[in-house]
Amino acid sequence: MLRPFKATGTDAMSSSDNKTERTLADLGVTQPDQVVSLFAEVRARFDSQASRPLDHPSWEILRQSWLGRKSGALTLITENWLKAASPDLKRSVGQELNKLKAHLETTLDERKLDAQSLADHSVSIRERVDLSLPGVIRPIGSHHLIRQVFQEIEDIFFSIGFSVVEGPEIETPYYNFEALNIPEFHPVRDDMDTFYLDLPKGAKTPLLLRTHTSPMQIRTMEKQKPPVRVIVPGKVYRRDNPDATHSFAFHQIEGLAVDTDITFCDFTGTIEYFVKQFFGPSVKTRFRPSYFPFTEPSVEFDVSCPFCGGTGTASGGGTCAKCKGAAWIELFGAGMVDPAVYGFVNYDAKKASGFAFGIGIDRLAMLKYGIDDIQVFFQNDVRFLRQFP
Ligand code: FA5
Repeated sequence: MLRPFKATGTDAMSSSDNKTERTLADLGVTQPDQVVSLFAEVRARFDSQASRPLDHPSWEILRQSWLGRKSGALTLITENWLKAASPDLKRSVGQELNKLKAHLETTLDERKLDAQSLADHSVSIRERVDLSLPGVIRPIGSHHLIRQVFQEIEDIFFSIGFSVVEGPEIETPYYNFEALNIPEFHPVRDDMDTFYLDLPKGAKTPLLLRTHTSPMQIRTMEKQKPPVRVIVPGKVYRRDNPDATHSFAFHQIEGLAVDTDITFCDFTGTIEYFVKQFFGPSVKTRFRPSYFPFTEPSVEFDVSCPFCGGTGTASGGGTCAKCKGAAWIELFGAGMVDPAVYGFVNYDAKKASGFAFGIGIDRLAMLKYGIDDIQVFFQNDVRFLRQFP
């Protein structure tokens, strides 16, 4: 590799051997041919210095030592040789000086370009990409467990002809309550207290964060005539105090199937299919009567405890901690769509029939994966998240 010339002292780049500091008379030059050979000597010395590899700083030193205004060789020659020359020599000194000047300038310009390409070359070596080096491995995350459970449930319902729709998290009281047959002073509203948005004075309708995914029952039926078969995954909000099983923001999947001839048997068959797909074929299911203003009849759906095999006794003896000895675990609320709801969406209540369900995803995930505190879903502790790659 070329090693750029570095000046190590004044003499390294010196343009003179002191002759330029003396007059021609001092040097004993009296004839024009002596002038020519003296300039040839100077030019040879310059050529030898300029032929070395130069980087930009050493090129600048070389330029200064030859063309520098105060003490460059050309200035000294002008002062000491030309100005002090006898009239006989003045002409030839002037001619030789002009030739030397032209030569210095041309050569220095050329060498400047060389110095630049030397610099470019070393930059390109420094910055060259070594393709054989191992790349930077960026850690790739994975889906949150809640998203994974959503996906699992969606796949099960896809397989039996349901499709997914999504809806707004900011709702009007009409969709969240009234159209679901929950009028303003209905006691059910106490269980679903929520967050209301601050709106500018005079706003027509209050807005709230939806307390369940059920408003999408209404929005879907408004848009679509039967047959309807949808599930609605999403986030919901309630003014519940946080504890091991409650969060102020959590997740639900709504299900809605409406047609002209859907029976309670279709309903139970669908739910049982889902539960067995999700927890495994050995779990048993049961209904208990319940109440929701928008379903009639309404049920709570229970599953035999998958941890103790529905015995209520832990494998090592003693009471099963998950079902607390009950052998059953409550899963979610559901029911046949209340005919009153059809009135809000212009369906013919005499012809339409269907069922709906609302599954709390966080609690379902806790049940399936043995998680005992709902808060871990929202804390984003990677030690927890990495357990569900
Ligand atoms: C409802 O929200 C009804 N919309 C469900 C429904 C849909 C019934 C369609 C009939 C037809 P509920 O208030 O019970 O129902 O809530 C449903 C599920 O959400 C509960 O079973 C529970 O798993 C979950 N859940 C309720 N509150 C919380 C909370 N604060 N934190 C976490 N999960 C909750």
